[in-house]
Amino acid sequence: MKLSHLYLSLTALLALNAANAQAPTKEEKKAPAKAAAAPLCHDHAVTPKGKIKNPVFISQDAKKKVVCVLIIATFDKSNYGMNFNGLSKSLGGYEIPLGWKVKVTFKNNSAVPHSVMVMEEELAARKINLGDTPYFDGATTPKANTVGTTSKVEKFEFTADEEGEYAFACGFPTHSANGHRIYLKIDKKFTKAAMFYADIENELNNFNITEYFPDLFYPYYQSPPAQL
Ligand SMILES: [Cu+2]
Repeated sequence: MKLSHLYLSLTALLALNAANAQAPTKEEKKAPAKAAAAPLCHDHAVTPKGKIKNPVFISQDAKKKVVCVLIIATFDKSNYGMNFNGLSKSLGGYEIPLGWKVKVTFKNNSAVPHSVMVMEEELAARKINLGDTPYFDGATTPKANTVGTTSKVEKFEFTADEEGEYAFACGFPTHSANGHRIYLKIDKKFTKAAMFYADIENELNNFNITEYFPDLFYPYYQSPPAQL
């Protein structure tokens, strides 16, 4: 595609967007005002039994410095079920600003007992038995390394009062070292809490626009193939 064509397409697109952004129709005006946002940590979608509908893995109130995280063990079949929210081996997880309160709702989606506790990532990656003392006071489900949780929903909270690289790790012996953990980074540079996915980040960091749109860029950065 020539650049001039691209310019025209973009102009057309902008015009279209402008047209769509016109005043609301009568029907839109009649629609009742949106219901007030659900209160923070409102997790009615998560019940001990039954399906999980639209799980909200993260919600937050930056003014109050509170983040609510939902951690579901065996969310899918990845890593033989030893995953949280479909992530394992700390290839993704949470970023939380230093000093925030973290409210955790934990659910095990499997009949096999699992648990979750906050440990240093370096330990969580290699230790067979994580013991029963989480890194932050209170940052664990009950009896995380012996009994665990099957169908119950567990809740706990802690204050992220030290920077570092941690993991939400399954406390069952061998699980965390075998990948049943997700990353938790606490840093004073963060201004709000977020989830991240290492595979998507890698894709974005290594994104090469010339590979995705070779027709568009080929003529400008590479000489044509030699004529045989
Ligand atoms: Cu586990």
